[in-house]
Amino acid sequence: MLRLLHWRRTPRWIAVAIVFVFGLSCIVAITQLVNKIVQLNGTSLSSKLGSDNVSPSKSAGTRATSQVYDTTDEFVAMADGQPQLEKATFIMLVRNSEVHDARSSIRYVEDRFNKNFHYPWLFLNDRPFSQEFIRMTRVLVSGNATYGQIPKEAWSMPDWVDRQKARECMKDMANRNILYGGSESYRHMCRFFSGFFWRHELLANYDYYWRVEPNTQLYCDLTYDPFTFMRENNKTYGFTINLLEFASTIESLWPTVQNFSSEHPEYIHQNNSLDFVVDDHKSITEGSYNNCHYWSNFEIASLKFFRSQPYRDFFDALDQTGGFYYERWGDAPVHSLAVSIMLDKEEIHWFYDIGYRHHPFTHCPEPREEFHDSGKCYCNPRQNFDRNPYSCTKQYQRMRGDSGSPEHVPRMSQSVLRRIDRGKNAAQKAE
Ligand SMILES: Nc1nc2c(ncn2[C@@H]2O[C@H](COP(=O)(O)OP(=O)(O)O)[C@@H](O)[C@H]2O)c(=O)[nH]1
Ligand SMILES: *[C@@H]1O[C@H](CO)[C@@H](O)[C@H](O)[C@H]1NC(C)=O
Ligand SMILES: *[C@@H]1O[C@H](CO)[C@@H](O)[C@H](O)[C@H]1NC(C)=O
Ligand SMILES: *[C@@H]1O[C@H](CO)[C@@H](O)[C@H](O)[C@H]1NC(C)=O
Ligand SMILES: *[C@@H]1O[C@H](CO)[C@@H](O)[C@H](O)[C@H]1NC(C)=O
Ligand SMILES: [Mg+2]
Repeated sequence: MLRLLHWRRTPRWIAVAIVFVFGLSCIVAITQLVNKIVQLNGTSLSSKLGSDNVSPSKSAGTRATSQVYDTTDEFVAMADGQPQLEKATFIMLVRNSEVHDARSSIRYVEDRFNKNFHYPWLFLNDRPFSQEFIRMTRVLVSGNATYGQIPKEAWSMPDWVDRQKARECMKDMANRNILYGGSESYRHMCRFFSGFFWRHELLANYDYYWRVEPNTQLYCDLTYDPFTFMRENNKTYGFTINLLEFASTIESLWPTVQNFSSEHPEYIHQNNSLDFVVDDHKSITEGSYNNCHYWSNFEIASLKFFRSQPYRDFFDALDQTGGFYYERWGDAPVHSLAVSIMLDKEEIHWFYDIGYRHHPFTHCPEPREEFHDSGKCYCNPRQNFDRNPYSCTKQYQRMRGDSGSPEHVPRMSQSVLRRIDRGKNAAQKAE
């Protein structure tokens, strides 16, 4: 540096620099020319030289700092560059007042996934959406946006619930500082997600949904279609985070499920995942609930399952007891118990590769090479909730029979992989 600062005193430097710069420019120009010729023959010289990510920049002759990296690798176009959409939609239950949190979640989902696919969004609300909410959300979505209102019967206490008793229970749970213990609307919300969203007329034409909540984050590029993945692999229920429920909100939920199971033994799947929700390999009648559940603020799942007779009967049995109001049963343990006893364990899928945050927990995929060195994710693996004592990853792995680390990365089906390859080839051809 010092010598360069004094270059005026040493004119020889100028000559050296000019020769150097001129020489370098010539080399770059010749390389580019050769490259063009070779590309016409179908291969690239720079890739043969092992530097295919670096294009020589315009100023390469004078400064070697501005390298251009090709980041198109990750883009996945489906056949003919047009994604073949599944019968699937995003759904977001949201209040008008949460418009900014909704916009944030939409932005994440669009940027990480949907800008390449354009799946539709369905917004649901117990009240009419405001014009402002509609205006401010529809501009962010790359698919169609639909705004629906929830019918009254799907958002209120059923007749058979004793109003007086429910009010007393809420007061008691509020006094015990149970989260949302005193909230009636929260209970409507949990009952809605347990028994009603899948009946909404605006979902009638869909087979799969992806539930998105306001103020959630996605941290990894999703370069394949998770709905296609679900369909091709016969998956019914997908999650990213699992954890323990507050026992005080579901005191009689398990006994109710036990009763349902003995009344409907035909609904209990031979190859179920009971080991996720019951410890020590005990049966439904012998065991007790360990409070493990899939965190339902993120779900990619089949609507057909929820619409099926077994699930309808399951929900009705629960709803008859009034437990959604006398206690504060969450839709997460309700969904989790249903899928754990009524589905083949193979139908449940951990979207390990989807980095996700809903306050206060983050799932961040850990393998460095695949998720971080590749540039796919930007979350901090140290904040991964899977290793937290409140996570149920241990129970999940026990159920799966996987030994070792939680690096159980989903395997893509061959046909999904083929599609990704096709997309790559198409993108290369288009260049
Ligand atoms: N429209 C509407 N949405 C609600 C209401 N209560 C909760 N939600 C939605 O239901 C979801 C869960 O509620 P949230 O407050 O996030 O609960 P938490 O995630 O369990 O803390 C979110 O998508 C909320 O926007 C309500 O009274 N009206
Ligand atoms: C969006 O809505 C229009 C009009 O209903 C429909 O023709 C189109 O197929 C929809 N697009 C998607 C991606 O759902
Ligand atoms: C999915 O289920 C269908 C019908 O039962 C079966 O033919 C197919 O092989 C299954 N696919 C996978 C990947 O398990
Ligand atoms: C389970 O069934 C038994 C017998 O019908 C009944 O006495 C009990 O109250 C039921 N428990 C729950 C939690 O529904
Ligand atoms: C039960 O699930 C396991 C995987 O967890 C699978 O290997 C096996 O084929 C399934 N058995 C039946 C009978 O479906
Ligand atoms: Mg939430």
